Amino acid sequence: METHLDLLDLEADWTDEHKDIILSVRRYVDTEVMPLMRNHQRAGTFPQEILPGLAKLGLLDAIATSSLDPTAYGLAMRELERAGSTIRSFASVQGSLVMGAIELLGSDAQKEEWLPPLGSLEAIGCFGLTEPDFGSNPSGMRTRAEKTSKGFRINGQKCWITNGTTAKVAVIWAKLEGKVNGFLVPTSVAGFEAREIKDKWSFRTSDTAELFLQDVEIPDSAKLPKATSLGSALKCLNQARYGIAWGVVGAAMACFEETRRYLIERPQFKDQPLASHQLIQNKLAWMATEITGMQLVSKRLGELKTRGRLQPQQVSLGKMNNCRKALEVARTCRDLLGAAGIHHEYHVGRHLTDLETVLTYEGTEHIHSLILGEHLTGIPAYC
Ligand code: TGC
Ligand code: FAD
Repeated sequence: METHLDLLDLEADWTDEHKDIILSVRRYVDTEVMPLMRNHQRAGTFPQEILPGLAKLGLLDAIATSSLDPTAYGLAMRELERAGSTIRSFASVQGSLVMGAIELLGSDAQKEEWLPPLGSLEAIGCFGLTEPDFGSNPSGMRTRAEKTSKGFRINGQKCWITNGTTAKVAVIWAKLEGKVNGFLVPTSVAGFEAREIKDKWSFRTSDTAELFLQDVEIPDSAKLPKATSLGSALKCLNQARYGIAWGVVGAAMACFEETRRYLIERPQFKDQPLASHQLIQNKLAWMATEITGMQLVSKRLGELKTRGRLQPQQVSLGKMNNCRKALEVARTCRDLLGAAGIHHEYHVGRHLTDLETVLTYEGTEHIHSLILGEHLTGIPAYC
């Protein structure tokens, strides 16, 4: 399938399940998502029209319940992110962070109430961990839950929350008696407000919001029973970060393929295609090599996850390395497209600006290098 980018014949290792998922997600992306992206990028809106098709793929239930083989899940993320990081992000938040949190940390009643509408996309969810003053260090969060006679009262603020204005349910992380706990907050409840963050030059096709919770009252049954520390939130992030390591391979591939086509078609100097110049071929070779390296890292993470051996620092390596490399590939492609590279006609510029967000969220490059640093030295160096 990846005729130009499968330099190490990885495709030969994919099972029939993997091939089927690549084909079905790619078909969906090509026919239902890509035709909409330019206009939504200009308008700064999330393409709601793509949701029925995404629901039909049946991916979200499979992601949340881990019934999908980890490599198949990764390949699905890769194919979704060919369309854009915002599309993969929507699926990551809904499947891994919201449904995943309910599946991993929720009660049977919470699973019954929320998983079916979230899986079919009748309900959208969001995951509220970050606060204005606590991004990389969520353990300092100020959002508080206090016990009441009927349940809990929550006060606080969250920011940069994906799917925030469209969500019907928010997974809210708040301190209860000094410890981080998780709560399922229906967004229609009194005292809850979501405000769209406008004027973004990255993630324009994503719904990003600030959440305000003022004396929000929820019943006892809304507390996630198994979410009793920051570690619970980080467990959900492991799954989403794994998906990002795979997803950004798709963004890099999309940039490479669009640029390669352009370079072969565009004549310059004595009517020769740009692709005939040595400097250009050097950059194509460098990018194909980096993308191959990213694929190998993701594939190995998938193998470890399948065997139940995947460790958080290995996920950090994949998230950090692949985001950095994808961004470098996108930047190189932008350069090789010349002036055309800054125009909406090409998708490279959108991938480039969106990858800046992906480098930052779910743990910045520094944070993942610090996680690896702690693993390598035994010395935590966050402070
Ligand atoms: P620390 O003391 O190291 O850990 C607290 C507890 O958590 C455990 N733990 C983990 N458990 C599972 N998986 C992991 N990856 C874990 N990392 C740590 C740890 O063992 C400990 O357990 P226990 O039993 O001792 O309590 O915590 P710390 O406060 O020192 O923080 C460590 C640090 C900096 C690595 C962590 O805070 C971190 O990862 N910060 C980055 C914040 C972040 O990633 N935020 C993401 C917000 S969500 C988002 O961005 C969604 S984007 C939308 C989209 O994906 O599209
Ligand atoms: P800061 O933590 O202030 O970091 C700023 C800079 O300082 C970075 O370069 C960082 O690496 C560096 N830095 C921080 N600490 C250290 C240190 N100890 N040593 C060295 N360098 C350090 N969050 C959610 O909870 N849910 C979501 O759905 C969500 N979606 C998002 C969508 C978008 C579009 C964006 C941009 C963000 C989203 N986030 C979400 C928030 C995201 O997780 C945070 O932005 C991220 O964790 C970084 O936090 P911060 O922005 O506060 O940066």
